[in-house]
Amino acid sequence: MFRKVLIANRGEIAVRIIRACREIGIPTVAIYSQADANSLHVRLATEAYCIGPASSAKSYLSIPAIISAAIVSGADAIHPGYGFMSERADFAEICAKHGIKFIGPTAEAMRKMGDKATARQTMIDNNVPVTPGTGILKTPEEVKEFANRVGYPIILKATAGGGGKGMRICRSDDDVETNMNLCQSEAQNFFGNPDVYAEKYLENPRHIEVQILADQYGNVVHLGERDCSIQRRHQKLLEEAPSPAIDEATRKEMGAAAVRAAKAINYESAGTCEFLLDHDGKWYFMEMNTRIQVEHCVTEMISNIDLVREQIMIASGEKLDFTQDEIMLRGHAIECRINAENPEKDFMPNPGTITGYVTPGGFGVRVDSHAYQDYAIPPYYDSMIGKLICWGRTRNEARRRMYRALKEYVITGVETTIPFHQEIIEDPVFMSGNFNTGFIEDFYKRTGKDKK
Ligand code: MV4
Repeated sequence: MFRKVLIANRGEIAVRIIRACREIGIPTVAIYSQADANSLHVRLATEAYCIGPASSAKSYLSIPAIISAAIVSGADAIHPGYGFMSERADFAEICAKHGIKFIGPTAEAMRKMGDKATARQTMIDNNVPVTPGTGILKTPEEVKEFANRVGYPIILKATAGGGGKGMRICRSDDDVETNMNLCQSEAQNFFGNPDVYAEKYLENPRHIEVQILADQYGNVVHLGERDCSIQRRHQKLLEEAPSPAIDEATRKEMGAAAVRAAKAINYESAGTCEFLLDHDGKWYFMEMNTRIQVEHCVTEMISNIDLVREQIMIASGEKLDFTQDEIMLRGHAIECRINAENPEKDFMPNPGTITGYVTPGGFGVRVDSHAYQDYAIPPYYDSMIGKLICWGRTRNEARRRMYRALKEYVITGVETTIPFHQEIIEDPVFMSGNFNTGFIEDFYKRTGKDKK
């Protein structure tokens, strides 16, 4: 097992990883920016190093600063969490060069999934369904030819993109003329790679993702799916497991497809295959996230498997100690992301000092957060200050428990998404389980909130 693990992250996920390390018995190293000196992860870790100023580029994204802290502290492994260095193949390689184990997949596996056109081809080769689409296209004419074949709408995607960035929908030849150049130059500017490809566009699909775990010896299991359809501008707000739209037969097929995808690239660690589910029940692979995700907790709640612990065990060379048949998914879990944002003001970030803080508790309730009373939320990073996760034997029980826990959760001094979540949890369409990625837009229309 590792001597010491450095956590190259901040906020709730840094706290989450420190907790897993402490349970295994591994000392931890926190790194923090000058803006995060009072952050909870700094206090919870065995030791902590300030690695730079507030700017992420000069702290949590600075490879020399992170590697130096690892060397100085004697850490022999780095957990990147999500965001920041988590999907940086170059960083994983530099860790290896310094004899530090990157707790995650290999640089090679990250690169194979990081390029979306390559990932699509890998899926096609492994009999995983993908939307009708193309390889890299260079001209609007090539795109129009594809659209002619499959019909509009189509979507242009940056091959180096992902998570909803660098995408443009086209509903006509004219749109293609306008969007092709825009998409290519955005791709160049955001990702340093202008390559773009096209797919048939699915209107308002459900976003379903399958969690997998893979060890270094080719053992791969899936832990069922999460439904992440409740999003706003590609920011997930609420996630649940299992998906109300997936039956046992589909779960098995999607799970098997995700396992094939992982095996095809010799994947190791925790990973997630993202699928879109169309209105006719057909599903398609979209992309693979090669990191632990924010919403991993709903899977933990229904599987009773600590995914971060598994990541650490796998990275240290342990074999998975359970088989697919031994994984039992029980009950239902819902997660609400608690952001310091004002839903009344277009979810504007609302940093400031938390003047009062009381967390909910009780049976089936979990709070993952770095917040505490008098904590000053720095304005430099994302606005998520915690996650509230509730388990129930049924979806309705989890939902009612969530409503109760949201009512108990008191955060004063900053506006948060708590009141907004209360409305979603009680919404009849949400209650029905019959919704898709158009939910939030539709919710505003139905409730008349968009006219405020
Ligand atoms: C799509 C799509 C419709 N058709 N691809 C957004 C995130 C990225 N992983 C893929 N995304 C989409 N790709 C085709 N061919 C619609 C989306 C999409 C979406 C997907 C999941 C959750 C929310 C979404 C919101 C808008 C668009």
